[in-house]
Amino acid sequence: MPLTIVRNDITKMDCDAIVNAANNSLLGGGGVDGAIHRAAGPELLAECRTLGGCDTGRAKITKGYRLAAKYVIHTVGPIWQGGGHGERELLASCYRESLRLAAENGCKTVAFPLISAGVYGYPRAEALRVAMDTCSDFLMEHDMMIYIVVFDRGSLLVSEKLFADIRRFVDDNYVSEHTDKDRKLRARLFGSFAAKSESMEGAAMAAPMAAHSNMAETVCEEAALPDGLAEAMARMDESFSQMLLRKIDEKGLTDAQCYKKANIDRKLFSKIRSDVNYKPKKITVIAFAAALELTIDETRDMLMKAGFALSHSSKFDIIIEYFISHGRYDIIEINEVLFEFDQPLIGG
Ligand code: AR6
Repeated sequence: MPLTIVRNDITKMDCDAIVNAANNSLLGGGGVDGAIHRAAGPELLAECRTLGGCDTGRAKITKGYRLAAKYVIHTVGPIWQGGGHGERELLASCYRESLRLAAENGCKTVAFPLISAGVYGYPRAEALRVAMDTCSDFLMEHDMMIYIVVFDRGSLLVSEKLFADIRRFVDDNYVSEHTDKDRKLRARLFGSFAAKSESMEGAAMAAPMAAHSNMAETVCEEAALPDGLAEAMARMDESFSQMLLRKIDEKGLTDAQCYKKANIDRKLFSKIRSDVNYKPKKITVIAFAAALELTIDETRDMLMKAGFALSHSSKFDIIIEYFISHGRYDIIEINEVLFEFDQPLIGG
């Protein structure tokens, strides 16, 4: 996955370069700047003294000294003044300039903190969006692995409205599905006893349910066929790889447009292309489904070809269903939400 969000302390990232959210003097400070200087040792400050500072939106590179990273790229983000003072463009420039320096120095893996999102006051959701958009634009033209490193659990990384909508969607589907399924199962397994014992949740019911786990699975299989299954069966001879290539043609995309939009690495795409029976991961199938803007039925069909389904007993699946069924295919946005809900990100 060329672009991903991780939760970590950036000084622990084992990358070719880590990026520092510095100030114009480049002589150290608090926040991530302080942490990087402490971990790299005093030699870093000595080299920074030779650089003559740095303008806002620009970047300079030094060695990494005691860090695992070979280089530190120092960039200076804008101070948030309400958004009307060119903050967005300056912040995007920090990412672009840092990535340009990283590429010039042969870096293949780079980790960024959320520049300006601490002391400099840039709202976190917007700072993350600028980071993701600018890095994904860069990846359209370059091969690199970019990590956006989020340190603390604080205010939301996605807009409050989107978060609330998805929270509601997850709660509605996750809870009701489980409650209904449990009720049906209990009724079938224990007949009138279970029906009369609706209030007997927990320990008393858990033991017999566990003892009959095979039976429970059999009962689950009787559930209604997922949408699109009949159509999928009519095309049983088409593999995942073949369906993917067919859909790319139908949508009028080039291979590169598709795998870049899907946040899939070129090498992985080549493997899928050359192996008609390639068995992808679920996160890869979903990334392609989003990049190809498939309907929810087509998504289920593509998943089925790879041996997967979307279920209501997984938060990850429900979040994916939310986005696809609402026609929201922005992979960056989907990944921001998955990250917020502690779920795996999509891509390859
Ligand atoms: N690893 C990853 N992210 C971190 C870490 C860490 N170890 N520590 C903090 N963050 P900030 P700015 C996050 O304030 O807003 C300095 O004093 C933090 O949670 O470090 O660009 C400089 O010298 C936040 O999301 O940088 C400047 O004077 C993000 O890193 C000024 O702060 C950036 O927070 C720059 O302010």
